[in-house]
This record gives sequence, structure tokens and C-alpha cells, in this order.
Amino acid sequence: MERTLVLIKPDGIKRRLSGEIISRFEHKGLKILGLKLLKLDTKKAETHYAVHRDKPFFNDLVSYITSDPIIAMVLEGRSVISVVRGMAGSTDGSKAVPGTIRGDFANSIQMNIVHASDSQESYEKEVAIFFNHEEILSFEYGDEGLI
Ligand code: 3AN
Repeated sequence: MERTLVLIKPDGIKRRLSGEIISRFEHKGLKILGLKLLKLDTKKAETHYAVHRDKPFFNDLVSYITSDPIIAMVLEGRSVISVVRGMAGSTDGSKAVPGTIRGDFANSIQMNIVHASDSQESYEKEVAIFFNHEEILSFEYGDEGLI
């Protein structure tokens, strides 16, 4: 089973969309192994977005993601990295397809509700920023055979 790191960004939290977003992942049959509400510090935000360090929007992005609380989640499921990227939709909310989280709730590039790891390598780097090993739980829901 694959795992991914999802963030509900400050716009998602402040627009009271957290429950809606978490429900989508639950209804898809993904397993939530870790979940926390936190305010990210600048150092961790810079590490999380390190690949964008040279982009013109880097400073704005770091200021934005540290401006207010976010929710961090570890999800598990079959091909979960690509499944969740598909559910999130394309980066620019104005271009994201309806039915996706960004397509349904975002109209901005920066304030696009969620972040989701784009590869196994990214997941491994990102999960270490947000979770200790003991905060990622291992358990059965009981409906795994149906999903
Ligand atoms: P995604 O989150 O869809 O993987 P990335 O990795 O290209 O998108 O970009 C990371 C984050 O940087 C985006 N979620 C968005 O918040 C921000 N971002 C990307 N492109 C721009 C841009 N042109 N202007 C402002 N912010 C951007």
C-alpha cells in the first residue's frame, strides 16, 4: 500500500472546507493514518517548498502557508499518490476540472485549498516535516475487502 502527505491549506481551513475535503478522502476508501492541525513555521515551510526556492512566487508561498493553521494528513491506499493528485485537480483552480477539490472550491493558483505529494520521493521528504513515526498509526477499518 502506498502513502501520501496531504495538507489542507489556510484557505481551506478558513473557508470551513476541512470536513468536506476529509469526507472526500474517506468516501474514496482511503485510510487516514495521521492527522493534525498546526501552524507551520517558516523553516519547515521553506523545506517543504524547497523545490520552488528559485521561483518568483516562493516568498509569497511561504508567507501564505505559514499565515494561519493548516491540517496535515497521511493517507494510505492503492496508488494513493496519483489518486489524491487526481482528486486535488490541477494547480490553477481556474483551470481545474469540476469534480476535483480545486475545480469545485478554488479559483486561484496560490490559494488552491490542498497540497498533495507528487511522488514517492516527495512523500518521504514531506512526511518527515510533519509527522514523527509514532504519530502515523497502523490499524484496520474492517471494510478493506470492499474497497
Ligand atoms: P501542485 O500543488 O499542484 O503540485 P506546484 O508543486 O507546481 O503545484 O506548486 C506548489 C504550490 O505553489 C501550488 N500549490 C501553489 O500554491 C503555488 N504556486 C504554483 N505556481 C504558482 C504561481 N504561478 N503563482 C503563485 N503560486 C504558485
